[in-house]
Amino acid sequence: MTNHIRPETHKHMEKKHVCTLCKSNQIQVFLSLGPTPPANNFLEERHIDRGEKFYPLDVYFCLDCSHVGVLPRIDSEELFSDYVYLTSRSETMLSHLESLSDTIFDRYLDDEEEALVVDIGSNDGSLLQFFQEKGVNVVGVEPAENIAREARKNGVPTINDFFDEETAKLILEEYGLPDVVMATNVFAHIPELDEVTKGIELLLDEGGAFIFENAYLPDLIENKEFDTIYHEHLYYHSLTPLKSYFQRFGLGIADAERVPIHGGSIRVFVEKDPQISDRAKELIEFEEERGFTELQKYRDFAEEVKGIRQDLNSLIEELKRNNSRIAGYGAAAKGNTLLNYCRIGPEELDYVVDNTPLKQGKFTPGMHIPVKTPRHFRNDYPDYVLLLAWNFAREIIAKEKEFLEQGGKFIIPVPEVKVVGKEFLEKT
Ligand code: DWN
Repeated sequence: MTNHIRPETHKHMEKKHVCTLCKSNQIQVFLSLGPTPPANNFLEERHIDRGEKFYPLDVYFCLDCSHVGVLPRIDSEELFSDYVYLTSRSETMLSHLESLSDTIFDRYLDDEEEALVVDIGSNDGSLLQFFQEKGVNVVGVEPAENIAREARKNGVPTINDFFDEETAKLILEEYGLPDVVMATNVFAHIPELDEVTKGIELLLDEGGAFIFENAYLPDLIENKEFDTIYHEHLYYHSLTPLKSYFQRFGLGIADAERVPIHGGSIRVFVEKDPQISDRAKELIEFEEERGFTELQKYRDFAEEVKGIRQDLNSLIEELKRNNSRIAGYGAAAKGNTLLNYCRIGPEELDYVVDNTPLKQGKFTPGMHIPVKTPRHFRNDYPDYVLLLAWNFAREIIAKEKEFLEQGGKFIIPVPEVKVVGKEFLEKT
């Protein structure tokens, strides 16, 4: 594997480690995936030799509330102020958000005059645009200035700031009380979660609801999706710890459902003093019955992750011995956890393909693999493609079926390392 000279791992400032959710100090690290840079810190070529910060990436289980999180907590400014991820780069994601907007509209907004939806971490406004199409008033809150600008260009009113109690008060003054507050792939990302939750509580009246979606911890563990662990994702949510967490703010879980996006997510409906639904109760029972409230589950997971690394490295070493050319596909944040943890770099992958202009021409954090356009890939196919954005396998493989028809193969790394050819298209 590529042996980058790794600078001294950045000693993060935090000394005393506590559970990010319940603040207990009874936490046990069960897996270390670092040292690694922040997963979305793609580098301009001129910055490669400037050096970059590597941090530990330690995953812990809280013996008190069963929460799973990562350490260290890197400052949100460093992670999110100049961001490169755009929600709209995936048709799968866009159709998922449209379906989400339909569900929320039917459940909370259908008979509301002048309804208002607030989206925390609204990115390029993709979700809110679907609400606008239904005649709903919207406002987004997006900390990355470059992405907030993109959302405003799309006609979505967007506050360029982090969400907290002050932002909530600003929204109440300027837009009024929302009917619904949303957060997709955000409620797992916020170090100052209590400040955000206090702000959300300010925005909810008796009939209001906060709906958020994030990766669901049981899916991550059962599907061995270790690469979805990176510093942006401080929390790996399950309902058991969340139930007691929201009660601390006078809120409660009204309902929850598993949804397939991003390798398996959970959609949680939070209201003031709700009756919890049967399916939410069943999920909490499921979490206990399947061992997600016990440390051993996570120790077993850590061993499986080491096995995936070994299998992937052995496969790639064999392919390189046979002079095969390999590229990556999808310069996903998760891809950078995998590449850094498995030490896969430019000696193994010639480049990584990505359709995000903000990433093209840059280099992946830590392993410094160049990011190229889909056109570059299609002009000169490699022999194999390591599918770093495996969560969009169908969409991507269908898009690149010509590669398969010419004998190219995809390497899918999780839940186990496998090589697929054009038979994948025949099955899907
Ligand atoms: O929470 C987060 C998750 C949900 O999304 C954020 N931290 C950031 C992001 O994580 P990610 O970067 O791992 O997400 P994706 O959406 O799995 O990344 C896919 C990458 O692949 C994007 O950079 C876009 C790219 N892509 C492509 O090049 N061609 C995607 C598709 C579907 C394609 O056809």
